[in-house]
Amino acid sequence: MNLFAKKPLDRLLAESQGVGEKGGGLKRTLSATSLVALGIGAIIGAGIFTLTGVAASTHAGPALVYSFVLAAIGCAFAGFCYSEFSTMIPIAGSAYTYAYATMGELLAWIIGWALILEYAVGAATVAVSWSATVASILSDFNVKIPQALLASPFDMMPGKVNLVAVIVVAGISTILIVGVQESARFNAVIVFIKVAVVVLFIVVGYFYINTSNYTPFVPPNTTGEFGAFGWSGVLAAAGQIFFAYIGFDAVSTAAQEAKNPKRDMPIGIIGSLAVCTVLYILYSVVLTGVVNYKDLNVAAPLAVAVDRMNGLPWLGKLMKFGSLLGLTSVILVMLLGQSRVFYSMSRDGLLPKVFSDVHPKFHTPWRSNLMLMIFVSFGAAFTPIAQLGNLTSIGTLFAFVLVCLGIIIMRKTDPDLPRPFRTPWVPVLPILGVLINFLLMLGLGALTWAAFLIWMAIGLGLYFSYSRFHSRLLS
Ligand code: ALA
Repeated sequence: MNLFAKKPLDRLLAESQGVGEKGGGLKRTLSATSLVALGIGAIIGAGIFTLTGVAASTHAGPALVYSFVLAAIGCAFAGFCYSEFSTMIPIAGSAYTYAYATMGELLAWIIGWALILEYAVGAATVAVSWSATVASILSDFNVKIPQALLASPFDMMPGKVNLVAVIVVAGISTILIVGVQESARFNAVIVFIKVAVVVLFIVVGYFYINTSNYTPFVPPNTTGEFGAFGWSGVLAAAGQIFFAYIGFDAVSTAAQEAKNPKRDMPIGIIGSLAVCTVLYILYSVVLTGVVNYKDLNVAAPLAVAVDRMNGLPWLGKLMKFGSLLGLTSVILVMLLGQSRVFYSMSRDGLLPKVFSDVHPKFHTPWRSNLMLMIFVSFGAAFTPIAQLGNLTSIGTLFAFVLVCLGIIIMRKTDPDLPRPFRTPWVPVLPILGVLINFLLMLGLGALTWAAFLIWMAIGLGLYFSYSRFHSRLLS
């Protein structure tokens, strides 16, 4: 049995056209606009609403804007590579599928396993942030949720079980089971509201900028250690706010549901990333201009900034509500992406068939959604947000590295395959993508690496005890 057996491209492409599907597979319902909305829905969330302030106040100061540019470059390089793959192999499964075609089954399994960190653990991370935001909104109305139901036992302010996070995961899973068309509509409305809120903040905040907050723009290093302001601080902050960009690649998991994947996937992936990059850059300039970076080490930096805009208390409440909706759509897209990756892995025999059972009426992989709901709820209920967030980032960066490598390999192994979208400057651009994203991985620290390696070891155990013996490539 060959661990590096690749999935034949003709078989992949036949699957993308629905050949061999019984009773109808996933429906092709998503337009280019829905795909951009899907991307933005996954991107703008806990990263921008919570991590921005912490990164500015502990690492970068006003130079946070450089961190956003830097992280965007790493993401853009990966985004080009994702686009090339998603037009060449427009089926569900994203990076997992691409690895199966280029680097063989074992690496495909490894990347699929890493994607669980991105999507499932990512959903749990944002669910925890959702829970904190709900608590904050309710406390504005003097309604207090007991701490026992708001945090895990391992948090700095410990609770018993984060029940609020479990409730949102269960609710969104139900929506996903009912159908992706309905989910896409729901997502589009939320995306409109949250983008409107961010734009409103930028436009109104512009008039409250105090330019003295920009001096010094790159605060000098304070302790001589890496990351404590100065240029190394800009780098450290880039690693931290990388989380804010995660999600544009989720668009590629919906390729099998796109009406016209060849044209629309690059629009969805690069379009959503570009919109968010512009918003993030403007947002960070306004945020650090309205509030001095030293005052931003808080859970809700947005609220602090709005408080400085005298006479606009309604805006603060609106912001919190908008950010809550924003977090909701992130969870939705993450859960959607994960169930689609499971779908592909199961169709290939690497996971049990139950992960690809499509509901006869709703046409969604409902059993997969249910199991995912249990797994994600468990993570959100009992794990602190910092650990969840770092694990999400390392899994995502690892997938980015492999996708960039895959483009270089594929140009050599299948140079003549039709590529409706071509990554520019190959191999320079993908190599830079590998380097930048690997550097960001290194910045995530020893604890995260340890957890990542343990997770990978469990995955390999599963592969060698189950998946390789059930692989469809054997048939
Ligand atoms: N980018 C997503 C967020 O910030 C994961 O919540």
